[in-house]
Amino acid sequence: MRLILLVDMDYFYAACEELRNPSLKDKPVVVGADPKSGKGRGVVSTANYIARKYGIRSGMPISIAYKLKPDAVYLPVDEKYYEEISNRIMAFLKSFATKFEQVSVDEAFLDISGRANNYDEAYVYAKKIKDSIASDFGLPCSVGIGTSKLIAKMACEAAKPNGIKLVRGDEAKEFLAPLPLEKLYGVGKKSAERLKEMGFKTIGDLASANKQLLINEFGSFGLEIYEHANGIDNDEIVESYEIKSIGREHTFEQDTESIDEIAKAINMLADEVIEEVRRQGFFFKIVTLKVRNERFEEHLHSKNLGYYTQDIERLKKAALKLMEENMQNEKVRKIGLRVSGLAKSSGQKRIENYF
Ligand code: DCP
Ligand code: MG
Ligand code: MG
Repeated sequence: MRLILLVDMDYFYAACEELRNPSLKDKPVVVGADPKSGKGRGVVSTANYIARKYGIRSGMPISIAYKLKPDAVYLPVDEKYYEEISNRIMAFLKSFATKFEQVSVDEAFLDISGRANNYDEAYVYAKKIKDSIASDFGLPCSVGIGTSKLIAKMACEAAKPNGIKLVRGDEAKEFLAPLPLEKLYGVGKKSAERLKEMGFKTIGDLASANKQLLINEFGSFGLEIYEHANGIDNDEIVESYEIKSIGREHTFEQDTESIDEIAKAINMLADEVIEEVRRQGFFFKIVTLKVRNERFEEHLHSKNLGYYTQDIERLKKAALKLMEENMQNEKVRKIGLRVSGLAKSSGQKRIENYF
């Protein structure tokens, strides 16, 4: 049996702001674009739970947040500061896991099989992690525990804020059934809309759907939805890539689902990556595409070419193929391209010790 945790920080950006200014703790705090007395453009990045009581949410236009609570504390986004804290938390979390996958700036999957041998031990272990984050970093988080990434992620949602939720393997289906469609991990706004048009309301409806119907409508994604709704998820934890790699990232000015625009960005990143690869005199074998969607979730897609190269066309082809194979019906916020499995000559064995 696998035991997987999903640790997600509570109201992360706003919690980081409270950390450096504790007087904010009892006030509604909104981090995001400048509200400019209600005329501001741009959106809310996040809000603390006091501000959420007034209906303020991530992704909401800042002008609407201002209408809901004009006297909240509005702060600009200081990504560099949050990333610094995030890096330290991630390194800390990693030490608790046999396998570790960072999913976004404030959340990660930990495979703790071997560190905990049953549900009770897993709960105690999760509590230890949660308490350590609170005492070492002064920040609240929530933890979901399950036998798959899917269940861990959805249990964490249910645990929020500041909680731990364990869902046993045989409780998974029952746990999912009453939840609304759009809560199902991997289902974006667009797919949720289509599923509603098809007459589905809850995850339980999907679980008892005709599998073939979903496959006809959505292809392999349809099968995934069906399995997820039934609590089936064999997805492995993908270890985050390490520094032994060369990569570049691009954030779109506006979230986009235009394949042309994304392909253009990938081509541009490939040029930059190859320039650096050549400058450092490397050949690479593994190509990884990182996609951050509009909900700030990050997914890594890798391809092992099977040979060492520093050829620009091969990199572009591999990266574009990864894009085609993995694009969901979702807007993309940021894209990253990275090469690893580096060697100093194309005939050489992989050399890990260059960094
Ligand atoms: N974020 C953002 N815009 C969004 C969603 C998220 O800028 N539309 C940023 C700010 C969040 C951080 O990413 O603090 C983490 O996102 P989460 O979805 O985990 O949300 P929070 O941590 O803010 O709140 P929660 O307690 O619900 O996890
Ligand atoms: Mg969070
Ligand atoms: Mg998160």
